[in-house]
Amino acid sequence: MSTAQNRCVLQVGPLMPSLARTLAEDYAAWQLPTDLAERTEFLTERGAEITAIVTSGRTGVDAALMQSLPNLGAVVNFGVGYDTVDVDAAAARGVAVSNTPDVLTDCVADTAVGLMIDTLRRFSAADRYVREGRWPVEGMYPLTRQVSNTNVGILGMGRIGTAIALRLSAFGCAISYHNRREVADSPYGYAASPVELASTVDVLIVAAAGGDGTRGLVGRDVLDALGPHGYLINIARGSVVDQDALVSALVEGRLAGAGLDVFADEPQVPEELFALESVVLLPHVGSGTVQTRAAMEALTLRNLDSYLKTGELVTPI
Ligand code: 8YV
Repeated sequence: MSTAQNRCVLQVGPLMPSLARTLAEDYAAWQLPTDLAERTEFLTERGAEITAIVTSGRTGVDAALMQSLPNLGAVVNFGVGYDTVDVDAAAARGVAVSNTPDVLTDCVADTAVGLMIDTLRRFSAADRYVREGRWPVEGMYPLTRQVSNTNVGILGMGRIGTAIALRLSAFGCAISYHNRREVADSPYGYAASPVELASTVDVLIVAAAGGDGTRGLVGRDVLDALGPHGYLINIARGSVVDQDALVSALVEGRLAGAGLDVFADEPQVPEELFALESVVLLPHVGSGTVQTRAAMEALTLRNLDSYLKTGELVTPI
């Protein structure tokens, strides 16, 4: 652990209050100033002392910041997604990167299923209908789309995709998937491309990692293949979907609906979506439970501790 004389940990961007407090109290961590002039001064004065960064997917670390920290050895990321960390620059500089896999899988998969049910059954919209006093006036709520026994395609069959598939199998859904590589011995049908997957399912769930490798993977062609009776659920990253194409498809009724926990430019959400009853919009809450965030915090600190004591991370990417 750091002492006041050896303040080698840097917090980059906002973190959970309890995590930020632990970093400040137990590690005497610096916080990277947000003001540009202050930041430059800090990096000039202290940059060489920093050996470990703690950040989250909201902020991350770019190549320029790494370059200002010549003795940086590790980027400890709170969150499973590390698309905001320049991993190529990290690798080139010998900087190790960790994330928080596994501990959030269940909650994010729960969110995917919850969003799918809400989007197809329109529970949030029906709740608004009741609150607005429309039930006694307008009568029964319009019929919606069944969830059980639908054909579901999962884009990205990693830990979270697999957990979603397991849950939806219990709903009698037929599951197929597309992944960079076909998963050996998978019980689910493999589609060779996102378009092929989308063309055979009622619901497409995006569970692929963000970053350059998946940017815009769900474009107009995939949305067209999903079609006017198809639904898109995204609990991964906004960058995986061409958001303009998605908004147009929804506004023009070329897609039946969408459940979105993530967006291209969070916390900004395209206002065109606010008027649509066919969408459910969540403020990136996939992993946001007390239990899971505590587990993510603990794993983040285990990675930091381990790096400071042994030079090794517990869950390197
Ligand atoms: C977090 C997430 O909310 O783990 C991830 O990749 O997107 C979420 O669990 C986020 O990373 C915290 O910034």
